Formats: sequence, C-alpha cells, structure tokens
Amino acid sequence: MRGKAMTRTLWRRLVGLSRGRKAAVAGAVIALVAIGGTAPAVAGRPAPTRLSLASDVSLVQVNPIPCANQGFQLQFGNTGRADVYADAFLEVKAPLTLSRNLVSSYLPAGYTLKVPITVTAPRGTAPGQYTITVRSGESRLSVPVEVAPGPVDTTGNLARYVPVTASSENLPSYPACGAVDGDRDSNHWATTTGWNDANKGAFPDWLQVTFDKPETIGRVDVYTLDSTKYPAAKYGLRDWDVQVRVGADWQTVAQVRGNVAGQVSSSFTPLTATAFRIVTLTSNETAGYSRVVELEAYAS
Ligand SMILES: [Ca+2]
Ligand SMILES: [Ca+2]
Repeated sequence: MRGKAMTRTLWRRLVGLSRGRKAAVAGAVIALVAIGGTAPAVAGRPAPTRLSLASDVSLVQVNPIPCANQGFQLQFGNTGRADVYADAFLEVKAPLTLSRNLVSSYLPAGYTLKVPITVTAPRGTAPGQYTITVRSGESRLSVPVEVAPGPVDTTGNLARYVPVTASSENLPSYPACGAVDGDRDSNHWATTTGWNDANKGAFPDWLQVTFDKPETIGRVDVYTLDSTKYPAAKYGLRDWDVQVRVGADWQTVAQVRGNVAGQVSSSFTPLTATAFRIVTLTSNETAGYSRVVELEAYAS
C-alpha cells in the first residue's frame, strides 16, 4: 500500500510542475512501477494491471506428519480498473511441498481471489525456518514457514506418523493418511480421519504403510468403519489379507474372512519387514467401498 500512496502523491505533485521537472519526476514514478507500484492510466491506453498478493497469516506452522492440514490462504487481487487473466507462481525449498505451484485465474477489476494453499513437510524434515515465495508480474510475497520437530510415537504403533499409500483415495474427505492419524473414532468419519477408496464395488483395494527402515512386525490391527450411524456389519470391511514386505517379496501373513466387527487384530510370527499392507477383498455393503478408520502395527 505504501508504494501506491507514494505513486499517487508523486503524480499529484507532477501536475503542478514545469515540463522539465515533470520528466524527472516521471522517471521516479517508473522506478516505483518496477518494484510493484503502477502508474495511473494514460488517456487512450488500456488501464494498467495492478495485482496484489497477500497471506492471511504472518507465519505458517508446519508439522512433519502425514495428513497434517496446514497452510495459508493466498489472497490474489486485481486492484486495477481492467479485468485480467493473471498467474501467480508459488515456490518453496524442498523437501517442503505446496498443494499448488500455480494459481491461474480470471480476475475482474477490484476482485480478490482467495485460494487455500496446503504446505506439507515429509517425515524427517529438518525443523527450522523456510520461506514460500509467490510472484505475479512485478508483485512479490514472502510467507515464512516454521517446521516443528517431528513427533515421536510412544505407543509402539509402527504405522503412526509413517507414510501411507493406497490403491485409490476418495478425496478430499477420505485420504489414506487419515488411517494413520491416531484417530480411531468412527464418529469422525468423513472428516479426513479415515480412508475410503475411490472405486465403488471394485476389489481388491489396498492400503500400505512403508517404513523408513526395516521393522519387526508381528501384529496388524484394522479399525474399519463402525459407528451407530454406520455399523461395521453393514458398512465395514468383511474380507482382507494382511501382507508384509520382506526383501522384495510380499508375504500373506493373515487372512480375515466374514468380519462384522469394528476392530480386528491379526497376530502372526514376527518378521522383519520394510512395509505392510492390507489387501481388501470385499465389504459388508453390497458393491461397496473399502473403509479403514485406523491401521496400526506392532512388534507383537
Ligand atoms: Ca484415523
Ligand atoms: Ca474399490
């Protein structure tokens, strides 16, 4: 705003100056344009583009855990008098990632587009300060980011905070990471705290947890959807295999069939594995989905 106010002041003064001095002051105005200000429209020419960039927060706090919903709202505005198509480019240093690196939009005059930007830090990201930079035309915005130290699981759950992938995800409400977020409560269903696959009536589906290093695993607990509104006997998983990856090979270590309960523990002879997964075969719902509220693994 300060740049625009200075520009207006300079032009007001320019009106009262001699021709020679007008030229000198005009040079100063052009310099202001280069750093983000904009000269007033000249008669007979289209009004110049004036783009503004802002964030709704002064600092983005980021936790390096799966499914952490953290970020900021980018406010991308057209403060000029002409409608425009405009691009905003966003960057952040690896290993951080952004949900969007480009916002491309039609911006009517006087309109501010508000875009949620999610910031993700993978497990193991060094804690400290990072910066998101946003640019559009001559406008620039820096958004500071603070990455917190990674949390440590104290329950022995090998899957907690660990990267998870799935055959498909029903987004945005049912991401795979919801199955390792520590929330086993089926009453929180549909609020990103559980996984639902994206192809109804088609099986198998799978949900996989991949370890940072080989782990000894001897038990896998599955919490499928089970609430008063959505009982497991009607909406939960019925049949699935539990598999662990030893070296390059997947081994089936347990099979669950005909389940109608909300929680099933599968114990097996402990193995040293680099990953585990459940391969879902059918649901209690006819032509239904795979639904897992929480997936856990333990040494025994
Ligand atoms: Ca969960
Ligand atoms: Ca499916």
